[in-house]
Amino acid sequence: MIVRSLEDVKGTEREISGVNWTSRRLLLRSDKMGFSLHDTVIRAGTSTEMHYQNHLEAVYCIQGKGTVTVVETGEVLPIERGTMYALDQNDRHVLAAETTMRMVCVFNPPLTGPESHDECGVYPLIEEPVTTQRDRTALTAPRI
Ligand code: 9YT
Repeated sequence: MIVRSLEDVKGTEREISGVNWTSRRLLLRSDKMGFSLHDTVIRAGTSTEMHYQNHLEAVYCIQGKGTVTVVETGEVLPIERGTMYALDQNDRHVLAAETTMRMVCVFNPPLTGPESHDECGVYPLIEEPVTTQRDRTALTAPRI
């Protein structure tokens, strides 16, 4: 079982910030769960265009309020505490935070750790093999 708190993650390499957000990545691909799980804070008054072409993302708002706009249709959806949106069509979208928003985000495939948006709001798909602690131990442990 994996037990990890937000405090464990803050200030480590699992904490990644964009201009408008900070993402604390509680689970990553190396945890081998098949998804990554993030606690993300979006700064109040900001607007961020994103387009996860390589990942599906579900976002559950647990604090604050704002809107998400589907770029293709122009539809504007209110998001507040208790609302979830899932980008099941890899939808290009704009998240506007009226107040500070706190989101629980799940990515499939899982992020590996350092991903941040490129100029198009995309996260790259990183495909190096996962090395686990068990693998590292196997490589370094003396043979007996
Ligand atoms: C809500 C949102 O997508 N914010 C950008 C950060 C991303 N969710 C992440 O890496 O946690």
